[in-house]
This record gives sequence, C-alpha cells and structure tokens, in this order.
Amino acid sequence: MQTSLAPYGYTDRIEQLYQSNFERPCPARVVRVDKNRVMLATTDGPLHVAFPRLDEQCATGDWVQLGTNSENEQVIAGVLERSSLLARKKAHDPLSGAQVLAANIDVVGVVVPVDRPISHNRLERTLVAAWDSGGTPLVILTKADLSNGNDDVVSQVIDQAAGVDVVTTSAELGDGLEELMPRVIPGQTLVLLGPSGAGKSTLINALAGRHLQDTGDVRVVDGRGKHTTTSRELIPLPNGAVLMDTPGVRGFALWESDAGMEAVFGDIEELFADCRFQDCRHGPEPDCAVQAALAAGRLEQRRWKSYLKLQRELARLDRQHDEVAKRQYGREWPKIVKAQAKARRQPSPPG
Ligand SMILES: Nc1nc2c(ncn2[C@@H]2O[C@H](COP(=O)(O)OP(=O)(O)OP(=O)(O)O)[C@@H](O)[C@H]2O)c(=O)[nH]1
Ligand SMILES: [Mg+2]
Ligand SMILES: [Zn+2]
Repeated sequence: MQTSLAPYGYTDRIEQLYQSNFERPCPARVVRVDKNRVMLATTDGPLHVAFPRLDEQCATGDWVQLGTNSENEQVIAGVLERSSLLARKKAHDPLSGAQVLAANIDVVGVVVPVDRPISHNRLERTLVAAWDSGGTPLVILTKADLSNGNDDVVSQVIDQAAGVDVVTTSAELGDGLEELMPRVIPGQTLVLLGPSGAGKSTLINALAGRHLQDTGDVRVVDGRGKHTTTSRELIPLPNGAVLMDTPGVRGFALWESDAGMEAVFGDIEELFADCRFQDCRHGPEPDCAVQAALAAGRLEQRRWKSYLKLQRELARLDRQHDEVAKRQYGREWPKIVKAQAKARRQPSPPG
C-alpha cells in the first residue's frame, strides 16, 4: 500500500476505491480549503492547487484524484465518492443550498463546553446533523475543570445525547484524553464541532502532544465573539488518526434530515402511533399521546417545542428544494416528482 499518505487516513479501503475508479490512481486528500485555493496532502508532500472547476466542489477531508491541465499545472481532476458528509444550510441565503463542512469523517465530535450554560437547541441540532452525516456522533464535554463540580450539566447532556457516548475532558488538566483517544483508531478521522471558545483547538493540541493550532481567549467584542480558528483543517496525530479542527459555528441550520431526527427524537415520533387519530396534529385532538405525555411530565415541553421547530425548518427547506427544482426543470418537473415518489415507494435494494 501507498504509505506516505497513511498519516492522512489512507487505508486499504481508500486504496481500493482509487483502484476501482482510476486506471492510474494519483491520490491526494484535501487538508484545507481557502478562498481561492485548496491545500492537499499528496504522496510528494503538501501541495496548493487552484479551487477546482468541477460540477461537484470539494471539501476538507475529500479524497481527490490529481491530474494536470493544459498548462501542465497540477489540478484536482475528480472527487472520490464520500463515505460520509457533514453539511448545513448556508446562512442568510434561503435558496443557496448546502454548505459542505467536512467529508469522509468517521467520528463527529460534538463539543460542549461546561463553563457556560448548555445550549440544548444547539446540541440537538448538531446531533441531528452528526447522525445525518453518516459518521458516528460522540459528545465531548470540555473544560471540566471549570464546571464547579456541576454534575448537573453532565447528566443533562447525557440525557439529551439520546444514547450517544459522552466523554468528559479537561485539556487544562489532561483529563479524559486517554478515554477519548481509543475512540479514534488509526486511519479514522474525527471532526470537532462546537461553539467558538469551546476549547476545540486546545483539545487537539493536547491530543497531539504539541502546539499545532492557535488557541485564544473568548472575547465578546460585538456579541459574535472572536474566532481563533478560521478554517477547517486536517491534523494528523502520532497514532495514525486524523483530527479536523473547525472554526466555531454560531448556529447550525439543518440541511436535510431523516435518520438524524429519528435518532435524536425517536421517542417522540414513537408516541405518534398511540394517538387516537392517524392524522393527529398533537394539539387539541382527543386522546393525543403527545399531549398526554406532556401532561404527565414524561415529555419535556422544551424538547417538544424544539422538535416542532426543527420539523418546521425542515418542511420549509423541502418547499425551497421544490421551488429550486421547479425552476431548474421547468415543465419536466411534474414527471420528476412522480419518478421520485415512485422510487421512494420501492423497497431499497438489499445491502
Ligand atoms: N480552564 C480551561 N480552559 C480551557 C480548556 N480548554 C480550552 N481552554 C481555554 O479556552 C479558550 C478557548 O480555547 P480554544 O481552544 O481556542 O477554543 P476553540 O473551540 O478552538 O475556539 P475557536 O477556534 O474560536 O472556534 C482558551 O483561552 C483556552 O486556553 C480547559 O480544559 N480548561
Ligand atoms: Mg479553535
Ligand atoms: Zn397526537
């Protein structure tokens, strides 16, 4: 096997993927995407290339095929099929589509700092997106040394994580690192997601055992805080695992969700089967299982509201997709809708 890319997660599986797609594989992994150029890890070391003009754009973590253009410059000639993809809706632009945050990640670390009140809404959203990415979510509590012995925070998070493993760390004290490390085995990629100042870069430095990423005090200048990390970047660890540092995100607007909503809110969706009416809207209808659970305190008001809000957001997105497709396909649109509906009715192939 080609080993010089091993620190960036080049495994037998990736090698086979290249061999089945290209006659002459020329592998590289996207380490960072800047405004006009992309930094790659190649078999000959780091390489900067222009942002590719492909139908499909590349993201940090992508495996790409290198080629040359007519001027004999090295370029990205193709993007390999992704094993997982973390995306969110682009901010401030309702129709602009998805922003791909990271590709080919095995573990999605949802970083929750315990030095401030937990944002349940953010945690839920990030968990939904993590499930939908195809990676395995892992909740990482940070700054445990600043929690004032507040076990409440930890138990609240465990409660909300709905079966996702929770690891408590303090980069300051070096606590929890030996618990975290076995979660990312050699060849795997772990992305860290969380608010600015959560300690993502500090944790990466602690895991790497040296200062690789700049870290910074949390300064609230304009209510937006100050982001120390400004781009998503792959960082190889000595044990052969790969970490991805990301800039703190303020919000996490969902893109598409199916498995994610079910994983995080499955207990709520199960209740629907017990409502008297199949089309119950879970309001004033008689014998509504949701209202009964709320009244009995078996379902938290906050979680129910949060669920409804995310569903509305996803429904709005669906309508927007439809609008865009309508414009794109014009009169072909009704046919496409029918074909899609038919495809959905058909059982998916085994495997
Ligand atoms: N006490 C304590 N402070 C920590 C710990 N981890 C991080 N910090 C501090 O928290 C601040 C922010 O840490 P960063 O690692 O820069 O946070 P970040 O999540 O990378 O932030 P962005 O890059 O802006 O997204 C720094 O001043 C760190 O020294 C910890 O475990 N304990
Ligand atoms: Mg950072
Ligand atoms: Zn109901």
